[in-house]
Amino acid sequence: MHKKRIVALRRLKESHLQRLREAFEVAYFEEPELQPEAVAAALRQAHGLIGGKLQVTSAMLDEAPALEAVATISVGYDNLPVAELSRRGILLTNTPDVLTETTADTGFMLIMASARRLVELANMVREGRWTQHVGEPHFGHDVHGKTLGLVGLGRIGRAIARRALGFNMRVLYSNASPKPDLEAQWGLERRSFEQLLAESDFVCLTVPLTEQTDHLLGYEQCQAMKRSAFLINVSRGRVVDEAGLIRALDERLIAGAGLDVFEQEPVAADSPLLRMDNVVTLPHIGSATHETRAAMASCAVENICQALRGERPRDLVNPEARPGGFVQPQQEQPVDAK
Ligand code: 8YV
Repeated sequence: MHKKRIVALRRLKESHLQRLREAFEVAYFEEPELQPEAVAAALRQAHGLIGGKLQVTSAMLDEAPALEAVATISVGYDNLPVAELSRRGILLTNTPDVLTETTADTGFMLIMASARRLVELANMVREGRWTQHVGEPHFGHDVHGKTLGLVGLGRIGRAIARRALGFNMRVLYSNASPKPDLEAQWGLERRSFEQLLAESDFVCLTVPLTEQTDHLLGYEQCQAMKRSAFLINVSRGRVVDEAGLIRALDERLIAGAGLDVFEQEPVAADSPLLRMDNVVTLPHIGSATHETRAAMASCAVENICQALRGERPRDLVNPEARPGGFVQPQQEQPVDAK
């Protein structure tokens, strides 16, 4: 039987490629931007596409008539045309769960780093400017005992909440649906978005980017925050109206920000955000650890294998793409007991 064909994009480990090659004919492009024509040619034959930072357009799909499944190595899929994929019967899978704790670590790290001025003061030491004992001009702010406002209470929001409770913080959340179980068990308190902005010492964005969350927070929302508050963003850059945030930071409407994501990535070298001492900027490393990136790739490999076997993949984003349903997973043959 002929193997199905897949296109794999961007730095997969040898073990993942090997697993893919056992099941499929694999066209692998480590740096697809350097070989756009070869990628396009491979896609014309492909049944599956797997990789990180995937850019998929209608025009591309027109040229990939055999495509059955796309497995993104990310939890977010705002860069992918979900409705278009569904319309064409193409399954989309993502990699939730495996990156939750690591991304929550990044969020909490940004809370700590912003409040304690970690980057600014570490740079002072590195650059030989630590010439006398630090005094009030270098003091930061406590994190423990403060109020954290989580905008969105999905998996990552909940994992940040758990960390915050360990720091004896009060945790507010705004979310489309109430979470009475977490209110009862953990003491989380639901607020409207506006009320959360007004009460929080740290406003942390964990919502996915959708039409509703595009530019959710800008200048006006910063005006509603405490002057002593910090904004933390580990979701997507476009959830923040960056020009509005920059203006608010310039006017000291808020105390600072911790940003892992930007409207444009990589962020422009001349962005005013990079010159602000009270802004901690990271290069989108929410999930970027050896362990978690390997787990994400394994998860995507498993998803594409399931999808191309006709089974329902574990992390299916668009079940509507396959109204006819899925085949039952193949049972492992029991090993005879000796
Ligand atoms: C990805 C992310 O690794 O999963 C996501 O949605 O933002 C990151 O963890 C990054 O987008 C590369 O694919």
